[in-house]
Amino acid sequence: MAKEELLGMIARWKQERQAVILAHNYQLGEVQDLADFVGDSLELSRQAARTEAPVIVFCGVRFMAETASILSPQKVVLHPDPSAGCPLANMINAEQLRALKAEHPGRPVVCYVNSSAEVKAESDLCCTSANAVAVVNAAPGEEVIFVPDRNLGAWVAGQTGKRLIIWDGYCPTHERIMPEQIEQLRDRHPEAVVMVHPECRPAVVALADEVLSTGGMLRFARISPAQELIVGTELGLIHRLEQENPGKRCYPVSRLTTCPNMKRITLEKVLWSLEDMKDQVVVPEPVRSRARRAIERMVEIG
Ligand code: CIZ
Repeated sequence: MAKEELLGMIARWKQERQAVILAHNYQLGEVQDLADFVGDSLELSRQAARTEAPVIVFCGVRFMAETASILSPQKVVLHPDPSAGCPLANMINAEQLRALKAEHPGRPVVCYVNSSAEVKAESDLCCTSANAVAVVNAAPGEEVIFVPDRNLGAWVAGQTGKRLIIWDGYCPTHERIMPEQIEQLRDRHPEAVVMVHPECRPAVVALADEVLSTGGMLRFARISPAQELIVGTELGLIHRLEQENPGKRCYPVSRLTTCPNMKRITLEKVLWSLEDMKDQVVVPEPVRSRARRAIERMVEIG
């Protein structure tokens, strides 16, 4: 089917279903362009809670659609490809977290948003890469269990001075970014500001001028006088960075830094999802309420 025809059909079904389409910053450019709102997982969940539309098509990976459903259980949340999971989120399950808690009784648990609803339900606080430092600072005591991302955990430990008990998980996409790639790009573009995501290896983070979430990178690019930016995160962010900053040059660390799960959502799948009202994401009780508590505590912290 020609792209124009596909877009026309999506528009018709979207109206029929009274749906809103949300897309993560790492989605394919054409999916981002189709969406009513593009953002990071927290911004999208807030949009999901705010919208009056009864149906939300969530273009992102599974934990993101789950988070939207946890916050808006009365709405139908559709995930266009249920196999679009997050390998980092799958690196710890609730049983493993319970065992870790038993080894360190009384320590508060902070879980990165890249985690399953069951892991969130076992946690005291949730965080995103945008607010992880503030959340860990707000957690009681000097020792905090942090799951599942070891790289984000190491960065937060450095920023907060707290002792973090860190799970050994990582994002396979960000892990591919190597310090040598940053050095080579810096040699080629000496005027460029290097911004990297805190899911990158500590050796990469150590070379960066700015360590930022995707939302932070977008804000920085808008306000910084820098005309050239070296971008160490998933490739999908380049689409929005270039759209919002037409005069600036954005260099991805590598064209290979793509998350295959994020790219599973295509225009066709968005259409089928609206036609068939599939795949509906529902988080059962009591997991939903317990996970919601950890998310709401994060939102209160800001
Ligand atoms: O919170 C998100 O959306 C993720 C996973 C990354 C980011 O920095 O936005």
